[in-house]
Amino acid sequence: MQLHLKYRFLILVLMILCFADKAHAENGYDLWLRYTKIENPGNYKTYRELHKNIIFEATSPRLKAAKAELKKGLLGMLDLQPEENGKISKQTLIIGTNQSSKWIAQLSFVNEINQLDDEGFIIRSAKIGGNPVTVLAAKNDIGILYGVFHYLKLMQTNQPLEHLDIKEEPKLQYRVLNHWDNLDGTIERGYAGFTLWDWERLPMYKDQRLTDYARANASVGINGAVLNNVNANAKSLRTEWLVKASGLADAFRPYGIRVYLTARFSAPKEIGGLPTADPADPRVRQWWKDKVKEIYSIIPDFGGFLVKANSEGQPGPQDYGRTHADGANMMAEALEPYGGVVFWRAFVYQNERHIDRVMNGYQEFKPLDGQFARNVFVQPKNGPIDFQPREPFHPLFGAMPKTALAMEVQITQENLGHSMHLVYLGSLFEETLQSDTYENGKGSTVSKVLQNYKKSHGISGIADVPNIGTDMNWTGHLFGQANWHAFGRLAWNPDLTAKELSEEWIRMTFSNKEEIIRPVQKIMLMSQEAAVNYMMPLGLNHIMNYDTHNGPEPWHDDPTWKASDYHKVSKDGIGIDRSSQGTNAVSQYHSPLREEFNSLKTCPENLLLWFHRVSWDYKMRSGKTLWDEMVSHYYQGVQSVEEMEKIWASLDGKIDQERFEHTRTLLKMQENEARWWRDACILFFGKYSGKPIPKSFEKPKHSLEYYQKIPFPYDWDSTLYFKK
Ligand code: GCW
Repeated sequence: MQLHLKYRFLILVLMILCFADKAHAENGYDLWLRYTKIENPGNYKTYRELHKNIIFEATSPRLKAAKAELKKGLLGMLDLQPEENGKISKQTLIIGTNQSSKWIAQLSFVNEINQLDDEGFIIRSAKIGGNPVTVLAAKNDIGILYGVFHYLKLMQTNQPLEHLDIKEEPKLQYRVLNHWDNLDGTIERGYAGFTLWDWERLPMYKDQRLTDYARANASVGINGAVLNNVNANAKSLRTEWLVKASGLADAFRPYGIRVYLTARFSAPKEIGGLPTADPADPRVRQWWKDKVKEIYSIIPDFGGFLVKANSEGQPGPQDYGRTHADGANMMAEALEPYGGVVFWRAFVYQNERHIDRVMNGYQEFKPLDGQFARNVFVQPKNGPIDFQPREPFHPLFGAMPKTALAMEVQITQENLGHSMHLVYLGSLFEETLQSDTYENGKGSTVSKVLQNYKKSHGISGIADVPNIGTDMNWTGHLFGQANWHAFGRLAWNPDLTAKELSEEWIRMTFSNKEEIIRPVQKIMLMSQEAAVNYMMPLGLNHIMNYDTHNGPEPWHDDPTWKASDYHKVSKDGIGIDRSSQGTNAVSQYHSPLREEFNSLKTCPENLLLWFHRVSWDYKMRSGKTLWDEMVSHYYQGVQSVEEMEKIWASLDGKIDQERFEHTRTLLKMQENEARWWRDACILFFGKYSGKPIPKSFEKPKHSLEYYQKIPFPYDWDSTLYFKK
């Protein structure tokens, strides 16, 4: 039977559509910048009306990037290519700076625009010659780029575009990613593939992916990238590598991102031919000056150095009897004439078992307050140990008024299930940023401490170790994207909440439909507590596997490192006494926090075992004994993951199949691993407490010996264990 021509045509169209649909499957590559067609028909119509005409003269590379983004967004969301006739008519969108646009220069609020912060912008509904228009203006081109992303976001998140009066300025100036990328392409603690820096083909070849990386960063306000690992290789400072790095700087420049490098302290010896790297030696100082001069001749807007010194075997000034300040100031002196800065890490600890590691950073840096040059940031991690699922804030925050501190957080989930676990870190970041240091009385939050350095030192900043790599979706776990997004947005404004940021991300990543937003948000907001519960509840920490930092290993015991130093479990109890009776780590915090942490009665229970050694029969606030409470937290953790899976399952058919299945499978893995954590920890600690798992809870499937045999690193062999 011959099909009618009309039907044959129809089938062909259907086939093309099917194919096109597959080709545009949602693999996560577009991050939160998907610019899919506006779902709400009412909004679609009104948004279109407002963009019939735009006036946006783009001459500089930054303005060109902003304009390209605007066009991409309007085309994707509204199927619209606006007119550009250069004339003001009803509903014109006018974009520019005082220099780039004659219209902006004539505005009644041009003074306000000129007084904006360097990176700030205004988006305002106004009238010109009786015509209602929208103005997007900034002092500098970079503000326009940030403004365009903000403007597009209004549409992506379904907000009205009439009666706008938005003024945004970043609250922290240095918003920097600290890539731990090695020169051989691998990434230390990276779980999303290999480095994006294609060293072999740089500087000539600049993959589109570099632009997309820069777009994503600029869209959330990130303005710096340290290209290489803090466990540094001096080679990265050799001329040929600098030339390669300049290719990255060129690719990122239109998006306002400056590149930084880590500086290996011993570089003058390793690549400079000097017999020493002593910061007091004039030859060494000169070497750094010459090196910095060379860097700026190759990368004129180079940001500066990030340094890990005298920590975990890295060389540093203490090798020569000098202080951290001596080392940092030497580099700062070289960078100062060019406007560069030094980020000097405060993550230092000695591997000596008699020293309470949580006190180390404070003890080494607090006495140096006031000795660092003005262009030095000292950079502690968010907590005093090392990116644990939960830590109190680092006591250096609030203790270094004379030294600009930048906080380092970690997005790569080194201790939070790598890229297998869904853990929304917006909550973790908020928890730290909103912790009160009491530096100047109540309300001196970590966030305020960081922001205040702008006034006192002219610089303020925050850094993060990302999990960005060659994986198609950039971050391994799709929800890892939310952590990248949250970091950037919090760097711009550290007082935003995890709740509002999760909603913003969901709207842009999935949909504006309530039936999708609410369930996904619920999952995200419960996820940090879930992970804390199944891994390290009640202030437990550092009981993960020694090498991989994934999976439980509270029994690790070798001559150099013992997990028991971190939990001190015995038949009498568990936890470390850091009160005034113990190591007195509480004294590193201001009153009244010090007293609050010091007393068993007032110490927050979620940090109890961090600060105290507690007997198994201790009555918790719930009325349960410590043992029963700990066990219920571990069970609660697994239950929460099961609940997250259930909620996710309810979205079947509402979210594209590819991203749905990806998340579903990973949640299942997370559940398996949560049980692994729970059962291994409870069986191990139970050996000491001698107490049973309450009857109401399901029994662990295997014996402690079984869990202790699961081979690390978590590899094929261990996968077999889970399959058994
Ligand atoms: O916890 C450790 C990590 C190291 C890392 C170090 C640091 C880059 O296991 O991989 O090294 O922290 O932050 O310097």
